[in-house]
Amino acid sequence: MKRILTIQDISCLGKCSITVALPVISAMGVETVILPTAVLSTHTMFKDFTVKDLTDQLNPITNHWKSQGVKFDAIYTGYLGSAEEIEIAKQIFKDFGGDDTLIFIDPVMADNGKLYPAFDQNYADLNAGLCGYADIIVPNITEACFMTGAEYKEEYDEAYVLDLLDRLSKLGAKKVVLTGVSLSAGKTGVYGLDTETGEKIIYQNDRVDASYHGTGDIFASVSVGAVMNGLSLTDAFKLAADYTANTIRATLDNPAEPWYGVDFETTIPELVDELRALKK
Ligand code: PXL
Repeated sequence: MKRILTIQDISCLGKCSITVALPVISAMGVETVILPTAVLSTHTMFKDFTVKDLTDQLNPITNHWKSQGVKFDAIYTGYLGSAEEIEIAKQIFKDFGGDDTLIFIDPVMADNGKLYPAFDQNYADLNAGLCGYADIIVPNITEACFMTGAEYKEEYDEAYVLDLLDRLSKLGAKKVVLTGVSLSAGKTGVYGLDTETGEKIIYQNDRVDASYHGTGDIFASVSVGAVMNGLSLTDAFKLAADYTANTIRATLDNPAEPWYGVDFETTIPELVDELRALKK
């Protein structure tokens, strides 16, 4: 069985970061080891959330793993809390990385043109440095702009996307994949570039007109889980994009109108079926 290490926060309530990565990647048949960067009462879109930073726990935990000879097939980072944690993540890549370990970075810090409450431009610059270690990065357009100094645009054309990919390539990641890219009305998806071969990875599906928290974490978790299952990047991102969109649709159908996260629990069986079909 493949084994992923995911480094991100635990938002106890909120359906994001580790509470998404653990069930989703596990359901895909991949062992999911967690390194929690912080424990929050909820994600940061709630008012008055509490935070317990766990930076001082990261080295003791990983030192123990080192002493046990633990190895990972992939390391997937999401929401990291601080500049210091970004530095520790780099060290973890060096200690546990190597040719057989995929480094997958979702530089979670911003959306819709704005940084999340806890972050500033310095944090974005440090994330840009972190991305240099990656095999695959999956920023949204806002994150790409904050990391590369590009202007954020709500309306754009393919030339704008290609310029962003070019700027992201200069950060040093091998495959740069923009998420939430809309190339025509009513569509959204991914637009990526393999910087080594020049090959493009493009997938568009129907846009669901709703925005929910944690959907980026679902997308990233499915993508890395799919790659660990041996899927091509094109199939992995298609599976992730379709699953995310279907899950948002399922959430909109819920009469209880959940607002803080999507009902991924109801769609996991479809994800597993779809993964099985793609593996054949
Ligand atoms: O879904 C990304 C995310 C993860 N973790 C925390 C967050 C957010 C987005 O706001 O607040 C704590």
